[in-house]
Amino acid sequence: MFGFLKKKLSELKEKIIGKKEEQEEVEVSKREEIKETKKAEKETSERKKKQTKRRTGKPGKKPKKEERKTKAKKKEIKPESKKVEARVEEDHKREERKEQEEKKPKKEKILTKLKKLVSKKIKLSPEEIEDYLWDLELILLEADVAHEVAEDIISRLRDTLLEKEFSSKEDIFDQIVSELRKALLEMFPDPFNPLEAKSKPVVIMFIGPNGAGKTTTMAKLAKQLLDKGKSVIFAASDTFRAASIEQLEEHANKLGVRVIKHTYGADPAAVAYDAVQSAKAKGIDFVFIDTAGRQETNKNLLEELKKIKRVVEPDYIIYVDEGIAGNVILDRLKSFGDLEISGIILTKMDLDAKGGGAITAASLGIPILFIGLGQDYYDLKPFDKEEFISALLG
Ligand SMILES: Nc1nc2c(ncn2[C@@H]2O[C@H](COP(=O)(O)OP(=O)(O)O)[C@@H](O)[C@H]2O)c(=O)[nH]1
Ligand SMILES: [Mg+2]
Repeated sequence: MFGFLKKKLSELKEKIIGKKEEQEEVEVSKREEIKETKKAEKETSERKKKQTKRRTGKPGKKPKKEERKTKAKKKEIKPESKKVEARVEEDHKREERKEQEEKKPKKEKILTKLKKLVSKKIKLSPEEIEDYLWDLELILLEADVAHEVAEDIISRLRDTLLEKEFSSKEDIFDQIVSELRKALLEMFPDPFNPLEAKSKPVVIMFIGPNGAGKTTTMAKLAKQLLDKGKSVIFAASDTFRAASIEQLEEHANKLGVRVIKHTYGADPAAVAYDAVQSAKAKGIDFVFIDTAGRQETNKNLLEELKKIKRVVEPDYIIYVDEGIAGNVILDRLKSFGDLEISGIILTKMDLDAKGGGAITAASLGIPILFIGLGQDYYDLKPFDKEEFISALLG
């Protein structure tokens, strides 16, 4: 599940590493060039010195250690007195100390150079950052994240990346992904559990587009409650869509749940009201109100939903949509915005979900509560943002 984003990110990694390698190759060849020139310069100067020595008989440079030692030995061969011998010995020692002193700073220089090389930090130019961010934005768009949401994520990343230093090319990729992870974690609001009874009955209204999975999800949630010994009643407030009441009744029969229904075309708010009254009278724990999917052109439906809300004052309004719907979720969610949605359930995540639908849904600050992973009653899982983000980014 959600392999899409991971695959795309690994392509970005290849690009980053490949690009930096190219740059390094250029740097290495530049360094080689400089080395060659220096070597050539040194050779010429050595040649010149030798020529001068040959012409004048004077040494071009200091005698080597061995030569100095032989000179010292020569002095040693015929010492006129012990005093002379001691002086020769002293001279010899001084020469050696001098040599050691000459070697020392060179050694230190090499060490500091090495240290610098190991801890060398890479700082990306604004152009490079823009290039990677552009790639990342495209990846998010391809993963079905809505455009404005992708832009928002990218702008969060831009400022932090500009300030960062990187230890290697892998580190560039790792830090981009880690910043993306952070941005997503911040984006997803913490969920609550609507199945924890805080009053009796707990009234939950399910809204969302046609075919999103409202009725099926209601049945799945009812199953979880029944397994825990809680009681549930269904309100068949989708009086709009053909066969919707029969579909709900079918689930209710399988589960052993009572359905409050009127006829097709009846006032959905009146059905919901009756269901709540019945639950109160019979001490039922939960009332689940099934509603019709709002069509973009049908304003009446939204008015009907608002009426249900006014009449029964539900504890929660849960928006159900397909996780595979991707970026369109944003417009749909906004069109239901007046209803003050308490939580979101994303269905059909078992199908080819790229993850962008969830990211888009989370961008409005409404928590995702569950995800649907199939058509069976147990194919519903509480949403865990950390698990989800890990599945997305690896
Ligand atoms: N694969 C899959 N199918 C689902 C899931 N949830 C619902 N469905 C199917 O989606 C279709 C529409 O569901 P339904 O509950 O009637 O949607 P409603 O119009 O919103 O009430 C049905 O065939 C369901 O079985 C899910 O999580 N995964
Ligand atoms: Mg339905």
